[in-house]
Parts: sequence; structure tokens; C-alpha cells
Amino acid sequence: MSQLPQAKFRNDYTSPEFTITDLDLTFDLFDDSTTVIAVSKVIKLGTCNSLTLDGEHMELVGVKVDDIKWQDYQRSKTNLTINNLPDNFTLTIETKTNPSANTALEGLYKSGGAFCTQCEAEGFRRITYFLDRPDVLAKYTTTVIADKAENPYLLSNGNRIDSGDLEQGRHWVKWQDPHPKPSYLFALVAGQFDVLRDQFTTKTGRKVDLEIFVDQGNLDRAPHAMASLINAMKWDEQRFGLAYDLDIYMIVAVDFFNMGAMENKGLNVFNSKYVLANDQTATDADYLGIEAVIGHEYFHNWTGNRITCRDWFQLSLKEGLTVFRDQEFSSDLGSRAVNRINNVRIIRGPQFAEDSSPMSHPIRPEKVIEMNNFYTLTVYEKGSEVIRMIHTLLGEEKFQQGIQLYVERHDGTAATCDDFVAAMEEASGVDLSQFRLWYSQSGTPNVTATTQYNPDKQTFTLQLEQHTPATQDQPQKQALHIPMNVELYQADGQIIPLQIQGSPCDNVLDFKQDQQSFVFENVSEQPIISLLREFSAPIKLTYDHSDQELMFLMVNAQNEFARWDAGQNLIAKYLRTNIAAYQQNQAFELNDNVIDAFRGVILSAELEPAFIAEMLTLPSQNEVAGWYKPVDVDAINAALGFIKQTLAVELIDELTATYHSLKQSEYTIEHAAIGQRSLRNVCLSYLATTDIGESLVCQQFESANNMTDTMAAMSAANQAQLTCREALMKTFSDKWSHDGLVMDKWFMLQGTNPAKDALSMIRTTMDHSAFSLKNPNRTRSLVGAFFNNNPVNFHAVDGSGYQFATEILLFLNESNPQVASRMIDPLLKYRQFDETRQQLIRTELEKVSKLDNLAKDLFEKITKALEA
Ligand code: B3K
Ligand code: ZN
Repeated sequence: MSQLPQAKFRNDYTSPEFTITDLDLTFDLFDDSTTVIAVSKVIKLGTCNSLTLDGEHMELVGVKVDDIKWQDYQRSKTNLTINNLPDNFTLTIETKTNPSANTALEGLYKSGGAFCTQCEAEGFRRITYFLDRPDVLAKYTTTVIADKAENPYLLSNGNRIDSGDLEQGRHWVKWQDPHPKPSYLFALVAGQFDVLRDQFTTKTGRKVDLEIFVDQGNLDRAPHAMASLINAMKWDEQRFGLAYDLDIYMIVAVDFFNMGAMENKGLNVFNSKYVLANDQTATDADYLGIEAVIGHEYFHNWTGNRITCRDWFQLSLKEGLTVFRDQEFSSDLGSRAVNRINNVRIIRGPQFAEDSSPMSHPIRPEKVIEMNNFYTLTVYEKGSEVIRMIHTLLGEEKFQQGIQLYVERHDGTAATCDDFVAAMEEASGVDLSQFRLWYSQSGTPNVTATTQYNPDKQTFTLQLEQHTPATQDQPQKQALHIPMNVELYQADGQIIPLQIQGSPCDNVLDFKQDQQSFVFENVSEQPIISLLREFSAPIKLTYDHSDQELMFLMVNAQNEFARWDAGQNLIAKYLRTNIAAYQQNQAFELNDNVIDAFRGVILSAELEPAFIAEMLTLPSQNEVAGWYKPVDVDAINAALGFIKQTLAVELIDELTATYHSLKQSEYTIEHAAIGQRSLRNVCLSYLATTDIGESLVCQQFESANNMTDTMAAMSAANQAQLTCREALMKTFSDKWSHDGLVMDKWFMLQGTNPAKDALSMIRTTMDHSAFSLKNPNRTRSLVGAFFNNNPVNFHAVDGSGYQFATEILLFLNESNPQVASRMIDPLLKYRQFDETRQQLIRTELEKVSKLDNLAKDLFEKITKALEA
């Protein structure tokens, strides 16, 4: 690398020297050479006469200032600086780009047959030279010209205001977006699609045309996305009082996309994975994923678009808040407990892992080389937990008042995280001064709780101690304001009202010091405590509950999340014991009481099937790995396998009866039906490990009338390595090999295949006609699944998994650095492993780091991983 990529720091923010109020864009689209003419109204804000614009990967054709050809400029690889400028002027820039050569899928590129754009975070600078920063808000007018037969639809942001035909079979459409926006929200799509249309009338009476564009032939897979969009529009009006603000809302599904979807104003571009679904092609999880992502992008219209971010360090301002909003949307429409459980699994698994990796950063990062590297679990999911804590501290009513104030103050502007907290604080009167540390401090706080009961005084004392271990980015940590939600129970299951210093107190304790005690009064018997209810803060909690107490809470806690959490803690205890047993060559064991506790769960009639399914789901290998240093992947795998099989064998009657009782004749995506299928399929995954597994799995595969049941049978066969696995996999690929999106499920099973020779089969699978490393979905399904969810094979001690990773990274570094940078994550965490593996991974990271053309995405991560 000739010049090392430079970092930017949050504290270096300065407001722009110039701003652009209006931008008129004309695109003359051709596959190999598209011309872009950008006419900007520029206003000088500072004192400087030179304007520096961002731009890369383009050919510059010409510059004009107030219609006069301008020669007084310099270019670098990433900038164009124009000199001797007047105060206010019109700037015309003509550039050319090559969409079909753009495999990075950032800027203007071709996805299959269609032209599309992706501009967040800094992709607009691949389209034209511009002030590509989120605090420059302009009104856009966009004219798109293209071949009419190949691209009957020409789309951009806002309202369609004019169109016409041209010579040589070309045509044009002009769009105008009345809302000023930053460049990252610009979008253009041109292609041939089928369109699903509907309408929504807002509470303010605005009639909105809803249009979903899909590849031709896929119209029958779009209705769920449309229903989800309408639900999202209604929900945002009801719960947040926020209504849509344009006359049209368009969603386009494309097959080549680096992430899930993008909230461009009025024209969302989606990964087809989060739009297309019917019962033959999509699982229940896909349906729920579509609902969540459609909701998420829609909710950005206010939290992100109307109020955007001042700079990219503030990303969590829009992402944390919008994830919180989409989680609430899913919880209001479906099961709150199941949603909470799944969100918490993500925090406790991959987010905690990120917090302790070389990439650890606060939800509002301080230092960034490549912004795309910071669309992380920390910014998104932990960011949402931070918003959720504010919600917990304020309560729904004051929280909504805070949102109102935030919107009133900042609508139409680019704001900061501090602005958000200030609005919340002022509207509610709740002191958030210490709470603000959650924005600047990285890492996961460890909280240890101890309790003492004093029968004479009838008091119960809870002592809490917090300590956040140093992270690579930040050695010093301070005490955080942690909302700790607790409840006390009597032995008969009654709740003990909380009282401190003579007054009743709320369940949510304000835990703010390194060490703090809470003395509950009027406690007439030794209570059982439920701690961190609802996972009221993203922390690691240690408390020495006995097995009996956990089993008590599994049955008696008045809150479903707490019951689930007690079950997980019970399993965790036995996982730890059995992991140790494996390492010391001792026999595995699982207490009969534990088995009975889970028997009780299966048999308890008052619980929802969806919730029972969660209770029966063991923690993932990755979550368990997070408890250890060094991680012993083989011991974890063996202990999890033992617990699963023991429960299956001991509870075979209950599991079998439940499995059969939940058979459905028709497929519907009602939440109750989804819950029943999910419990039935969890039962199947247990039963697959027993003698009856082979026949049950085959039968289910043959009789399944929907993809959820088909996939459940295949993944049970895959995980339990049943003899029928090969036959099922073949039947599936014969049926679906023409459909990449469906084949992703099959690729994922190949990637997570626990068989010893999985890697060589994966190499063969890469030759499958449906596979391509150029398509991010395919890459994630096969290769990503292997790296992240096949720990025993990926971390094989001969280093073969790591060498394979390098081959993939070398390819992706050239073709798609953003995807390369996602793929490298599991290697960054090498310090969690034993010496041998650490050395093997280091060798591979060093190999990649020596590439001449190393992308700055990988440069940033590898540098962090190898330093320290
Ligand atoms: N805002 C986009 C993510 C853009 C990622 C850029 N690398 C999707 C979302 O969070 O809604
Ligand atoms: Zn988002």
C-alpha cells in the first residue's frame, strides 16, 4: 500500500465551509459508461474560496461555474478541489462511471439486469463529486434516461413530475424530492420489473401509492412485504404519532445487495431476501424477518431521513433508535417475550463477542477509518438496548413526550446523539447525566450480585458491584447508570412488594456506583430474587442462584422473559460442568431434577407453544464460547450435544406426543400457527438425535407443504447427521437449483455441516451452478455460515479452515471489500483461542495484510487485530 488509510476522529468535527441547497442530476444510463451531470446551487458559509468535493472511481469530463468552463481545480484519488470561487454560484460537473464493472455494489451498479444505487455511507461520491457528508441537505431533482425496452421503469426519490420518449428507443423520467436530504439517501433504479400496487391513507388524509418492484415472475412473492408495509405505516401513526410525508412509497427488490435494505427517501432498495416470500419458498423466520426489515426501513423515514445524523459518528442516533422501533413493532404485532428473547440472544452472543474483540467501540464510535465497518451489532443492537434503557427509565408516556420534543426541535436537520438525550431529558425531567456514558464507553459491564436475608430485621439486602473490563479501544472505564429490574418472590409464588426506607419502590433500581446496596424491608421470609428482568441492561450478570431457585423461577416468575432466563441459567450451569468434565476426561452428567424441570415446561398447558419452543432452545455454540478464554470448541460442542441428546432420550415421550399433537393441515402465517410450527420443529430437532429420528425426519420432509417444515427436516438431518441427509439435500437442490434465494437455505446447511469432511464438500459446493462469490447472499449463506456457525470445522486444528478463509478474503478484497470485511470478523477474535490456533490465525491475517491493494475496510480491522 502506497499511503496508509487515515482515521477520522469524532472530536474533529467541523461544520462545512460550503453548503449545497439544490441538486439537479441527469443520468444517461449505459451499462459500461453512464454519464452523470450534476448541477448544484452552492453557498459559501465560511471564508475559504476553494471548495473540496468528495469523489472516487470516476472519470471527470468537465467543470463549469455559473456556466463558464472552469479549469482552476486539482484532483486527487478521492477529491476535487475547485479554486477562486464566488460566494454563491451554480456548479456543473460532468462525470462518467462504469456500472457493470462495479462489483463493490456501492455507488451506481448493475444487479442482474437492473441499474441500482447504494449510497450510504459514502457511496454517492462514486456517482458524482459532491459534499458527501450527512450534514449537507439539498433538494434533489433527478432525470433518468435509459433504453426503454430494457428499462421500462426509471425510478428515483420523491414524486414523478415529467417523462417523455427520445430517439433510438430511449426514454426519460424526471423526479423531484421536496424534502431536503443528505446525499446518502439518494437512490436511482432502472430496469424491468413486475409491480405490486396498493394504497394507504394516512391519518392526515394523504393518499399514498405503495409500489413494490420485483423481478418479473415474482409477483406472487410480494404480498407479505406489502402487508408488512401497511402494518408499519399504521403502527408508526398509532404508537409514535408519525405519519408518512410523500404521495408515493416505492420498494425495489434486488438480488445483489451488500446488506439487508436501504431507507432511501421514498425509494427503498431491498435485498430480495427481505421482500420475496411465499409458503413454498420462505420459512416462518423469513416472513418475520421481512416484517421487521420492511418496518425498520419505513421507520427510518422519520428517524434517519426527516431527522438525520450530523456526522457518521452519530450513526446510532438513527440506527439504535430505529432498531428499537422495529423491535417494538414486531413485539406489538407478535409475541413480546419471543421477540425479547431473540434480541437478547443477539446481545449475549455476537454483540458481547464484538465488545471484547479488537473492533470494540462505543455505540457512538470515536475513531473510524472505513465507515462501512461501523454498521455493527454494537451501533445497531446495543444502540437499541441503550434506547430501551431510556424507555425503561422514563416509561412509555414520557418516552413518547421525549420523541415529540426531539421531532419538533430537529425535524429537517442533521442532529447528534446528545441532541436526542437532551430532548428525552428535558421532556421527562429524568436526570440522564450519568446515563450519557453509555454513548461513549465501550465494552460489556460485568455485574456481580450477592444477597443476604436478615430474618430478625425482616430485611433482604441486594449488593451490586459493577466492573467494565478494559477494551482494546479504551483502557479506563467508569461506573454506568444501570437500570436493574428486580422482583422478589415468596416460596408460594406470591410477589413481595418492594419497599426501601419506608416507601414502596419501583422494580427498576438505579444502580449507579461501583458498589451499591439496596435494602428491601418488610420481607417476612427468605425470598427468591429475579434479577435483570427483561434484560433491563446489556450487561453480564453473575449471581449464584441454586438449581432449586432457578427451577422455581422457571415456573413461578410472573414474567415470561424471566422464566426463560432462569431456564437458560440452569442449562448454563450444566454446560459449564460438562465442558469441564470433557476437558478432564470425566463422564457427562445431567441431574434428574433438571430433566424434570424441562419436562414440566413441555407439559405446561398455560404456556404459548412459541414460548415453550424458546425455553427448549439451548444457547448457541457462539454464546457459550463467549464465556471462555481460551475457547475449547470441541468441549463446547460435545457438552451441548450431550445435553441435547440426554433431554431428547429422557423426554422422548413428551417430545413425541407434542410433536404429533401440533401437526397442522394448512399453512398460515398467523402468529399462533408460527408458534406451533416452531415448537413442533424444536421437538423434531431433539427427536432427530434419538432412534426414531431417521423415520420422523424423512416423513416430515416428504409430507411438508411449506418451506418451514421442509427446512426443519433438513436442518435436523444435517445437525444429527442422519443417513437420509444426502437424499434430502439432493431432492431439494434438484427442485430449487434455478432459484438462488431458495438455494441459500441449502448453501447454509452445507456451510454448517458438522461432518468431518465438511470443508472439502464446501469447496465442491462452490462449483454448484447456483453459487457465486460475486453475490453477497450466496457468499454469506455458504462461506459465512462455515466461518461463523461451524466452529468445530472452521477451527480445525490443522488450520485448513483458516487457510480457506484467506483464499476467500483475497478474492473478496478485490471484488467486494464490504463483504470481505464482514467475512473476516471471526478471525479477528483469535485471541480467544489456544496458542496453536492463535498462531495459525495470525499467520493468515498477516498474509492478507501484505496485499498490495488491501482495501481500507480490511486494513482497519486487520491492523487492530494485529496490534495490541
Ligand atoms: N442504513 C442502511 C445500512 C447502510 C449500510 C452501509 N454500509 C440500512 C439500515 O440500517 O436500515
Ligand atoms: Zn437502519
